[in-house]
Amino acid sequence: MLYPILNDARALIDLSGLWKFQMDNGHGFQENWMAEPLPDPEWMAVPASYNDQKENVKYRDHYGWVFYQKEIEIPGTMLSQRIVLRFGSVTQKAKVYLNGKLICEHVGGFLPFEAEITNALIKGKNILCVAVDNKVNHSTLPVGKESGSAFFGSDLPDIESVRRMEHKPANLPNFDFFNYAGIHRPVKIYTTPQSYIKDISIVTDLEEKDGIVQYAVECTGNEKIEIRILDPQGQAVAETEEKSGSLRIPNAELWEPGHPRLYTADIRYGEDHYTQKFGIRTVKVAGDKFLINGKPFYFKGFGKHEDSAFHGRGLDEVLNVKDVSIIHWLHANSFRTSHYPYSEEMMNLCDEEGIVVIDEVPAVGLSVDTYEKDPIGFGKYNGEHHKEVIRDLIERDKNHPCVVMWSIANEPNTEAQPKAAYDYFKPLYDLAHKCDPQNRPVTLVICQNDYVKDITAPAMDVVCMNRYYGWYLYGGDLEMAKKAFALEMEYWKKTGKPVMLTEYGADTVAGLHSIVPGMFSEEYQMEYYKAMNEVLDECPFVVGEQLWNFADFATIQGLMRVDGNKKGILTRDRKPKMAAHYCRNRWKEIPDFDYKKS
Ligand code: E8X
Repeated sequence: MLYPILNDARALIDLSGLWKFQMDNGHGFQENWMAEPLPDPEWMAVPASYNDQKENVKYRDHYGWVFYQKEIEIPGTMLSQRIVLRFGSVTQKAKVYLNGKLICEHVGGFLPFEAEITNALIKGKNILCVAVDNKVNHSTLPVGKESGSAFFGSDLPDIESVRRMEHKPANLPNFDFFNYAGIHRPVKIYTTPQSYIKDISIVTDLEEKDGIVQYAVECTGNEKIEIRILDPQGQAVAETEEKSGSLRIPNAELWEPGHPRLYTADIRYGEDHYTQKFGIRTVKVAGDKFLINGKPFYFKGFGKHEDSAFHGRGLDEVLNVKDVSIIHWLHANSFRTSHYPYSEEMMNLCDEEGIVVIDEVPAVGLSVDTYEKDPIGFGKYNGEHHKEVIRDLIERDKNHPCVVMWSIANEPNTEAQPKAAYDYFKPLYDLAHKCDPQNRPVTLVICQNDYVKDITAPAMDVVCMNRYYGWYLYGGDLEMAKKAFALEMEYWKKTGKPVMLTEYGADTVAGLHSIVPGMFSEEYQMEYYKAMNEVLDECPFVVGEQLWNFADFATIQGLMRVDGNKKGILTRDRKPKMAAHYCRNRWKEIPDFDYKKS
């Protein structure tokens, strides 16, 4: 799906700002709130989560539908074109109405969707209404509880359901990040000519010093096409009048981490015009190495979250720029979009700034649920929706040079019933490969588990694992932690696959210090990373270290969480803990390429 742009052929209107907002009273749909002005509205900013914008638990913990409304009027000059309404993301589910008429529905909180509204618009004022539902359950991704307890929360079940007061329907995510909701990314209206460019796919390769650019442009109608490839300085270096084909760029400037050179495909098609940036680079797994442009790459970085004060999970471009700037300051080169696709704006920025991204679908919470009677019944999850998010993510992000690998899940239970897990994930792995024109590596991130039983992780292109020796296991005992971790690495070495750590960390309260490092102190977090990194440095097959987490973040309340998850090496407001300085010094000495000699 193309990112909406403004140019001489396409208009673009951003509907960010204040919207009217009202939480469902249980009768919103029957009372036709979609068609009439909301009965008792208040103001809410878009894009952002609604949860933290106001001082009341009813906003923070709201569970169910809310309604957003905005009056819109389209300039007459735009009416001769196709008019499209596009949402960057609405979490978790959306029904969109124009003047009371349902124009589209979308399930899943982290990917864009759009609908043509040319014929649904009326002259003058139109009522745009977006109904948003934040409920999570076994059919959604991320996964929520149908009922009962929260693994990360304090909502322990039963004792006869606490003597029959029963649990009120609560927001029970089976994942460790706050279930922020609302219109999280920009709502835009854009136009195209009647015959238009629908999609573009670009795959690049290298031959000696030349870049090979294979491209395919999907269009409606039958117009003449003209494509020019512009180099990073804006000079045309190739031209064609074919909708698909292959072009050679002599002496190509490559896209590389830390050195991101971007080319542009400038496409004119009849009256339409679209410009698509891309990078010339290759990505490949060979033996136990992860190659970018044919050279062994080493991932230095973290799992992150889209999370900040007031905005919740809403797009915040200031925060994106700040975070990328801190990533450079840390001498890091990569992150994983744990645990859902991040904004298109962040992906664009990573292309521009040369940050390497592991792009993850929102498949988190599949069966780490220890209280469930049937912890591994993969049948109870919505495999069709899982396929849909893989398809849609790759469709959205396929042209980004920053994306070097797809992650199809975080911490599913792959070991309780190994065969069932394999049967569920292997087709998803194949699907990801099939959907990606660039055929990038595909992985799934495994949890601290009984690893010898796992047959799914070794079937991936890279073994990605989250490990907490020294925290959830052997917490406080770094010597034992190191030994257990080293022992496990012996096992993975034998698979012959590249291995990387996609999470490891320790909750750390900023400002808490201890001379003899104790859990939760800044010293402990630093010593913990030193200990784990010592093991990693001994393993030539380890292709990366992504710690958990870039910054402290909000999550469900519970006994294990003091005002959120504190595993950040930065606080939530981006102040460094001691470990951030340690990582910065370490990563300064680790080159992007050829770190591991073997
Ligand atoms: C944690 C992380 C969590 O925030 C992340 O979303 C997924 C978790 C560790 C699971 N991985 O708790 O901070 C560890 C299970 C250990 C037995």
